[in-house]
Amino acid sequence: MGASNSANLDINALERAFKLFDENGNKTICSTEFANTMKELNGYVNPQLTDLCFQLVDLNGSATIDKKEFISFMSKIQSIKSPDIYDLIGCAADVNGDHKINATEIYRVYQCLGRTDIPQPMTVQEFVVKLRKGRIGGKL
Ligand SMILES: [Ca+2]
Ligand SMILES: [Ca+2]
Repeated sequence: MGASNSANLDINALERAFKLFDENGNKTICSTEFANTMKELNGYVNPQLTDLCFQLVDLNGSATIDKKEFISFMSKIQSIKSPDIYDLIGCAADVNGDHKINATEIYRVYQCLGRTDIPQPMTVQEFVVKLRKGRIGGKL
């Protein structure tokens, strides 16, 4: 294995993080494993927020997070210092990683929430601020 100085992702760290989540070692993370590990890492987190985060990280909607989806998610949260659940949701919602929540991405979030009152596209930063204030999803 050559040095990976071009990649800013530490594959070993990613493997360790993935294994932390993948409690039964079946190479996918289910929603229970995700919720358990989030709780271990962050203390109590509103289960609805954890669930929303899980659904957004699960890009293909298979109800499990595979390594590819996990790495895609981790690569987006890299730049954030001590991200909390709101930051994590913001990153997960930004599927293409351009720091904006475009119309397709915002639709996906609202679909996960079972809502149809889709707001206008916004930046990830704006999205996270609204999320913190409870303005995304209302009931969260
Ligand atoms: Ca999946
Ligand atoms: Ca985006």
